[in-house]
Amino acid sequence: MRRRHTVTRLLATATLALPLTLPAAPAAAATPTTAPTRQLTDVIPAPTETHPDPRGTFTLGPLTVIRTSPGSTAARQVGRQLADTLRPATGYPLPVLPVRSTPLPEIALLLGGADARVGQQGYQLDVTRRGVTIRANTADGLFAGTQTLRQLLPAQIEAPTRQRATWAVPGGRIVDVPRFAYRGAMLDLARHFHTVDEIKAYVDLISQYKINYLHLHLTDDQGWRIQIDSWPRLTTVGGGPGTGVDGVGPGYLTKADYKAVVAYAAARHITIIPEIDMPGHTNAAQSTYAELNCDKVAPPPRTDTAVGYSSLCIDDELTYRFVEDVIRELAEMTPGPYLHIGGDEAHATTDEDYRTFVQRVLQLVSKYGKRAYGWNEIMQADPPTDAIAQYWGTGTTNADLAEAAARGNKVVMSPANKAYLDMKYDRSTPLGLSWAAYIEVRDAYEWDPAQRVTGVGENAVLGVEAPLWSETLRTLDDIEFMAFPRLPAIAELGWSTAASHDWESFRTRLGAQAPRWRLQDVNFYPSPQVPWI
Ligand code: TNX
Repeated sequence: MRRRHTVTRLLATATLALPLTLPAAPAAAATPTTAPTRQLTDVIPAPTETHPDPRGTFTLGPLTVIRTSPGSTAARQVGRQLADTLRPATGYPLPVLPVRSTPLPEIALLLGGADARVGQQGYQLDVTRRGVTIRANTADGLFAGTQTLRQLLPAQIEAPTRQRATWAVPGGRIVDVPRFAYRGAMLDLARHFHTVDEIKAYVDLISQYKINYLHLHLTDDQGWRIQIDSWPRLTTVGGGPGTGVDGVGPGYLTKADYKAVVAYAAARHITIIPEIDMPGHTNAAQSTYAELNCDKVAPPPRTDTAVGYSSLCIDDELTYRFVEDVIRELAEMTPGPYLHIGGDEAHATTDEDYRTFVQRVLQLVSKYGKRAYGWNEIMQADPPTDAIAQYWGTGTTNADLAEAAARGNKVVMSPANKAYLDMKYDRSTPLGLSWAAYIEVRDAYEWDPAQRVTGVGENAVLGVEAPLWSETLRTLDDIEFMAFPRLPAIAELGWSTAASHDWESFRTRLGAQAPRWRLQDVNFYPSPQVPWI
């Protein structure tokens, strides 16, 4: 990870070692009436309901404790993470206490007792002079509430230096519940590998905006990036030296790396979805193992960005042994419910072969206890209704998708001309592609996931996802430049009500995120459409 994370860690640890020597309270912290610099509505994604109470300002001080539901390790874990976030900037000890009550000013994280509407992912946040109370039915909901609280505090909370600030939180109540259960981001590790530390840094950034799924595109024509013990050369050769666009490999996740990413994401309430792209986008595997080709001749490795030329051998039983081995090993190391089987741009596979192949692979996914997920093309194979389609098209009609939605399949919306973070902002953007569109911030924000494709309405939409393909992206700085500020736009489409959708409000709230990103060292694109602070 980059320097900023190490520094944050060190400071958090150093602060932890000091619980007995309370730092002197900044003068302002003793004055709870100080007006907060922020309002309850200054949050991305926009909360469902806010009820400000100007008399209720709470000011975080040296005596504040974080109190969590007694007996809940999950709530305590969220409390510890909140403490880790708040200690470096404030210098306050913020002990985490699983007790019923305390006489001290508190941030309470409580399971149960929330507004009936909060469901499995939402929360209720109350701010009074005495403290902050976040109530939810799940630890996911509590975590979401703490991300809101973080944005309600001054931006200096993001800096590991102890800048003087009045840590005031605006008074009142928020009741917040997501419009869609699925809010995703995707990283492409195949075209350019991204390291464990880079993935973790991205997890940190996206979890602030209540993204709850991270899809990892692990294999493609240019590289294979996940260890599979029964086919060991996939990584040593397929992910080895010279792999990736322009041959900048090597790189792959060992099983231990993958599990570390899964655990790190889970601690930030993000579920990892692994993707093995097939029957096309398979040249890395087929150039490594000659037997995966119909003619048993291995094609050369590819480091260019062409698509649609590779296909597994559909009539060969060995293909299904390979696929089953991969799915079995992947299912074993993946606690989340979904396995993504790709299925896009299989131009080198006939339509009939494609259906045959996808139907067999779908059965393998359920054999190993997982739910299948694929690019929208898999709907051509009339999968069972528990399979999920990820729509990446640029148009507003798709007959296969509408039919699948009518049968009951759920759809994740990732229209390439709106949600693809690898598209350039405009002609002058130095990174990215432009085949689907130029996507400025307003374009990324101004669409409705439930009105995008005819016949795929609110009930058929599971959520949204912002994919980031990495043909042109190598470093974490590159990733950040394309994801910020568009990722928060997609996050808001996934979380906030359709009625709250408002570009003027969004651009103002987005502009106010800039001080946080500067302190977090995020390399964001300073779009001229946004009034940056
Ligand atoms: C299309 S969208 C692809 C990817 C490319 C991407 C670049 C989709 C499912 N396939 O193979 O990386 O465009 O924008």
